[in-house]
Amino acid sequence: MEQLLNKINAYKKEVTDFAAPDAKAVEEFRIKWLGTKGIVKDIMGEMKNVAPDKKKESGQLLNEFKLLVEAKYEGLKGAASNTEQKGPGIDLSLPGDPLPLGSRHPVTLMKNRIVSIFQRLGFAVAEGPEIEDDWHNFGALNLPAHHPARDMQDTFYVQHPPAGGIDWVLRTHTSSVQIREMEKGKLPIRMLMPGRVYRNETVSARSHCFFHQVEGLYIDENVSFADLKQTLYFFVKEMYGKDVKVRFRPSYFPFTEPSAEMDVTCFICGGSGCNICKKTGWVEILGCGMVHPNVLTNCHIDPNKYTGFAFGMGIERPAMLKYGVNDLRLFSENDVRFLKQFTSAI
Ligand code: 2U9
Repeated sequence: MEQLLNKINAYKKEVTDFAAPDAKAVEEFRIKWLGTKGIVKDIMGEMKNVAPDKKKESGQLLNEFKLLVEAKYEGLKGAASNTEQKGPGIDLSLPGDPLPLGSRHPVTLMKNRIVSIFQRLGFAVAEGPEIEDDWHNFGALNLPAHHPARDMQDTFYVQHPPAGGIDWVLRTHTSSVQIREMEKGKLPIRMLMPGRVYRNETVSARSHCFFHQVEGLYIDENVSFADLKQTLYFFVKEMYGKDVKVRFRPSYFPFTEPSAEMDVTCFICGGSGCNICKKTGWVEILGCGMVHPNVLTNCHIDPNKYTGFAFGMGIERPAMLKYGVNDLRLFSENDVRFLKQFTSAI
């Protein structure tokens, strides 16, 4: 018994002190101590030489020793698998693969330029659906049934319902978004509505069945035509430079009264006459006017208390002039060779 005890203590120390540098050493440990011809099995065999009155005590000691060896083996195994390298190593010092970077679309660049100028005057941006019902696209805007603008030649009808149902159209202007804002009943409104609009036109270098526009709307008490002019003067000077001159021509839109179109001196030839201004020295850039009282009433706004102005401009035409693009179709073909030429901060 004394002899067995000494042996176990010596083995315990050897097992406890053992360190395995790698997985191979761990396996050697297992074979040496826990294998079929290993030390644990061997020492268990010595039980038969122990005196009967000492068997219980010796059995406990041997069992404890076996558990110690097994626990040590599990510990060594776990540590070895953690440090083991799985698959080929990654060289973190290598430079990364460059990611191809896209660029903004020229129509987006022009839209952002326009929007950022009006944002400085306190205009917020609103968006709305591209498929509209008849009321928001036409009716509320003082375009009654049978108005020529509703003609199928100009408008894409999505669905012609049975009599009495709703006519769904692809919006022909973003004015429908303004109607939705006015219907919310929160005044004053100082908002900008950029977006894509649809017209039933043959696709060519100069016209397309969809294009983009920015419309603006300002409604409050005492808003006057003078406010409209000052706002648009500010826009033009920021957009086309301080030397540009402006003129208003009377015009007609069903949703504004009075209405006007605004021209600027040709920013291509400076007024001396070129193809862009058709030798007139002037380029038309937007339409505008005071919101028609019928439109206010349609949106439950009292026209005796509130007045407002609105304006609208296309985005493609100024983008074509600024970037020297001579074919509208290039904007929607998504040819990367075309698109990657445009860079800007906004
Ligand atoms: C509401 C009331 C009035 C928006 C306006 C124009 C004049 C205009 C065209 C310019 C070129 C559209 O992109 S384009 O084809 N727009 O001339 N737009 S006044 O008037 C509104 C809008 C909303 C509630």
